[in-house]
Amino acid sequence: ICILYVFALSKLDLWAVLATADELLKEVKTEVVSKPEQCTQKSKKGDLINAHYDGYLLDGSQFYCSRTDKAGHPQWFVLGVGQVIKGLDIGMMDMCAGEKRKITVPSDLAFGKNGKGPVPPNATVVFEVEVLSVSRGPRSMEAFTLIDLDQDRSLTKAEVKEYLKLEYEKGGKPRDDPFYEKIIADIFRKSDRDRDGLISSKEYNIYEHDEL
Ligand SMILES: [Ca+2]
Ligand SMILES: [Ca+2]
Repeated sequence: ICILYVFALSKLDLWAVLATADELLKEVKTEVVSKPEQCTQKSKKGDLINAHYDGYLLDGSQFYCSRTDKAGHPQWFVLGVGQVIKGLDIGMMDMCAGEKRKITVPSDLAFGKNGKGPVPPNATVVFEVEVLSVSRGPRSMEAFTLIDLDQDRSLTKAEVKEYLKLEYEKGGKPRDDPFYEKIIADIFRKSDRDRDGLISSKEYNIYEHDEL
């Protein structure tokens, strides 16, 4: 999918023209590509977001793609707390599930003076993002209680899976098991700090302080 995507973009001559104008960009520029008619729950700081994103340099070359084999699944992160580059924390606010945006991020709010990997120093970057789900207040005890079906104050993978399934079904996009397994592995890698296979309420609330 991504390869085709790049190809489609590189065919647009306008892309390069616009890119030149963006060189001096100081702030994040967001452009809504498409938005579902039903857009009630919008993302805010502290929400758990599941999204695909593809990163491009201004010349249209791609440096990141969440659909490739390496990453392979939509990325899962908490919005507004520095888990993604600053420009995405800013540019992905007020999005709803199913919405697509093009977000242009100046170097200062992306990979900075040094660049990173394929991203050269001082590079403005462009992200095409697609939000798959937005979970309200994921790091609140309220949400924790909701996920914790047997109310034993810790989350098993099965409980998280049930919750994810409900979320995706609510969004009208149910997925297959391997899809959920990948996301769950990602969540546990980030949250299950003592690696006991359970997410305790304490581990779950890891970001609480950042939000306040
Ligand atoms: Ca439990
Ligand atoms: Ca644990």
